[in-house]
Formats: sequence, structure tokens, C-alpha cells
Amino acid sequence: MEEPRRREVAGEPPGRRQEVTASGPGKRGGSAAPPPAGDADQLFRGHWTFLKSVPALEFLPEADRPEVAFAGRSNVGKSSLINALVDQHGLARASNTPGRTQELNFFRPALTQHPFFLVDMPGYGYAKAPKAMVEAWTALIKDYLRGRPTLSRTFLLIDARHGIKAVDETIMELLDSAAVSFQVVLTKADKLTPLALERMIAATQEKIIAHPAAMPAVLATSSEKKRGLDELREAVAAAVGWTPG
Ligand SMILES: Nc1nc2c(ncn2[C@@H]2O[C@H](COP(=O)(O)OP(=O)(O)OP(=O)(O)O)[C@@H](O)[C@H]2O)c(=O)[nH]1
Ligand SMILES: [Mg+2]
Repeated sequence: MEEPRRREVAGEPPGRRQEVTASGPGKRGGSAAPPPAGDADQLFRGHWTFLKSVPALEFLPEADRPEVAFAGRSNVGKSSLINALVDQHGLARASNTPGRTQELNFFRPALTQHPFFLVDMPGYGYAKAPKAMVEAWTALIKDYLRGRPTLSRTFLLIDARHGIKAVDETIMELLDSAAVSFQVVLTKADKLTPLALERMIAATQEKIIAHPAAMPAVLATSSEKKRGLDELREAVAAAVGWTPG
């Protein structure tokens, strides 16, 4: 398997933002431009299965294929977005109650001509959970994001109503220093007017300029209204090195 991006950008000089972003999401492993719109559907078709829940790094599945992780504050809509992406209600457990996902959950497509994992992560920044629990989740999230060699890209979910918060900045800095490329995805876009959403996209783009590991494009999604899903599928497909054919 080709070396993941994190190794490509590790230790590069400050100008590396160009390296990370210039060739767009298709850059991983040196692959070409992203596939044409709509084609990435093929990668998500068919049944998806839950592989395992990982409470500590020692239980991670073998690092034998690329994976993309969905990270973000508690309740931002990570699990819902995974379900919408694969069009399979209830694959990842979503809930009204913050702190629903407490372990790293690995999902894989049943059609395995291009094997990869989608990883649903526990949310961070949930102040009401017991301190010890929060510390354990945070350590798991950080250790995983920093140390997983086959993590091709992290999709960092941000609630479109609230924008990037200090705790998100901390995670972005961690991803910068570990040289793990990440893409910001706004969630719950259905809660905003089109104008407010445009403004939030622009404001978010401004904020991520400072982050060398950030993909420049900010995606806007709604799991509820099934918006922005094709763009996200294309970004995932490019991140895991898939090309149509
Ligand atoms: N309006 C709206 N609500 C959404 C959307 N996506 C998720 N939600 C709601 O947001 C709540 C949290 O969704 P989850 O998918 O469980 O969020 P999560 O980030 O996985 O949460 P944790 O696992 O607790 O960190 C649920 O009540 C969802 O129904 C969306 O696109 N639009
Ligand atoms: Mg969840």
C-alpha cells in the first residue's frame, strides 16, 4: 500500500500548505484529480457492515487499508452523516443525547473491490460527561488521530450554526502537527438560511487558512435533507485513493 499523506507532509517547511492542498483531495498517494461528479457513488453502493468498536488503540483492526475518520464535537452529527453517506439508516448509532458514540467504530463496505474503513469517533468537548470519561475519550481521539498510519484523512465536522470553537482549534492544531490532512464539513446546514450558510462557509474558510493540514474547501452538508452528500462522497473517494473504472 502507498504511504499515507501524513508521511508526505511530515517535516516539510512552512510552505507545505501548497503541497497539501494544491492538487486537491485527489493528492493522496499521488493519485490524479478527483473523480468526476457522481462517480464516487459506486464506492458507497451496496451493504455496509459494522466491523468493531475500539475502546483502546490496542484493539484497532489491522492497518491494512486506508481509512477516513469523522471527528467533531459531541452531537455535531458524525454518526448521522455516516448513515446518510452510505444511505443506511441505523448503521452508526445516532442520538439526541450528546456522548452517544463512546468508542471508535469501524465500518466497511461489503463490496470490497476497493477496501477501506469509515471510522465514527466519539465526540469531544462534551462538558457534562463525567471527567474521567471525557479524559479517556479525549486521549483515545488524540492518540488515534496522531498515530494511525493508515488514516488517510480526517473529516472534521462543525455545526453550521456555531462555527469553529476553541476545542475544534485544538484538534486542528493536533492534526497540523501530526501532518494528517483534514477537511472541514459543516453539518446541519438545513438549520440555516442560504445566505447565513454562505457566510458561515466563507468565515470558516478564513479560519482554516492558518492550518497547513486543512484542505481548502469547506463542504456543507445536511444528513436530514441529504444535502452535500455527493461532494462528501467524492472527497472520501479521493482520500482513500479510489478512481472510477
Ligand atoms: N437538523 C438536523 N439535525 C441533525 C443532522 N444531523 C444530525 N442531526 C441531529 O443531531 C443529533 C446528534 O446526531 P448524531 O449523529 O448522534 O451526532 P454525533 O456527532 O454522532 O454525536 P456523539 O456521538 O454524541 O458525539 C441527533 O438528534 C440528530 O438527529 C442534520 O443534518 N440536520
Ligand atoms: Mg455519534
